[in-house]
Amino acid sequence: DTLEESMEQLRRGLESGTVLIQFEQLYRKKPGLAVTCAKVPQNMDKNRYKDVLPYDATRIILQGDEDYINANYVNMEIPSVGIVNRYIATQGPLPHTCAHFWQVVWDHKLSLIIMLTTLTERGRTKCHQYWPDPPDVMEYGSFRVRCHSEDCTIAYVVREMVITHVETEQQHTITHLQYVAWPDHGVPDDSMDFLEFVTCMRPKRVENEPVLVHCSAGIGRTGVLVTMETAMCLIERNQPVYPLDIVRKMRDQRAMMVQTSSQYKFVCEAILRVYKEGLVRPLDSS
Ligand code: PTR
Ligand code: PTR
Repeated sequence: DTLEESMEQLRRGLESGTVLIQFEQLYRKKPGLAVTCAKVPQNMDKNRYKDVLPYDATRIILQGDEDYINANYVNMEIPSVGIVNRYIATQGPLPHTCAHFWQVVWDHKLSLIIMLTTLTERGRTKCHQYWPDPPDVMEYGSFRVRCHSEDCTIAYVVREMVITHVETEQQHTITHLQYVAWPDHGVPDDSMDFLEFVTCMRPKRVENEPVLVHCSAGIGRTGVLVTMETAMCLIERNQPVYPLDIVRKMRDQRAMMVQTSSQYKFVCEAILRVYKEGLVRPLDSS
């Protein structure tokens, strides 16, 4: 199929409702993949939600004795172009897992963190504030973190941070992008705000380096963002877009990615919008 045909299929499927039926029928966890490390007694309290656990096969293994964090590698291949968008999808850190979180950032020398939740929603804690307010410095395990700047737009906040490995005094710079207009289990208030956020994020990606993405559980909103970026990449390369295949590929690496039907519908409609309004254009092949 061509890109155009796949978009026509998606449009009709949304109209008739088959797109959502297929989504609801898709497995939430890939059958046969084990989740054992997450459940050993010393790790259980490192999970924010006891029903959202990482597969052993794709989990991030920390260097050192305490090697567990609720996080998975999610690699999204763009077929026939040889591009792989790499992600590390994780939960919003807990007070006692912030050091593990920064360990992941350090071990992978990550340059970009995408946060898709606020710290509290409707009076409930969704994520611990794992960074200091500017200009303060905080220590997390072996690391010292400083936030240099914080700039707000209506829908998101951009922060620049520096992480220092205390023992060696080596440093690394990180951009932190936080989307603040998206309740969990829900969808963004406005797809244009969200699309602008994804568009702002994409040029900050460093080739071949994973982008760390988290929300509260690290499945619902995180899954929508990865779906959207994957679709934009396909549209640019004039490749057909099949959102259900994208969700399946994600769920083979982290369970339950894209949590609700309304999130799936939202991202499918946003993909159609991107295509129709030419927000992302096929790259010139000449
Ligand atoms: N959902 C259960 C709870 O909330 O207590 C626990 C649970 C967690 C059950 C993970 C199953 C889980 O995954 P798997 O079926 O892959 O072992
Ligand atoms: N057990 C929690 C619940 O269903 O409420 C797990 C959960 C929490 C799942 C938040 C998804 C959530 O959304 P997100 O992944 O977007 O933070």
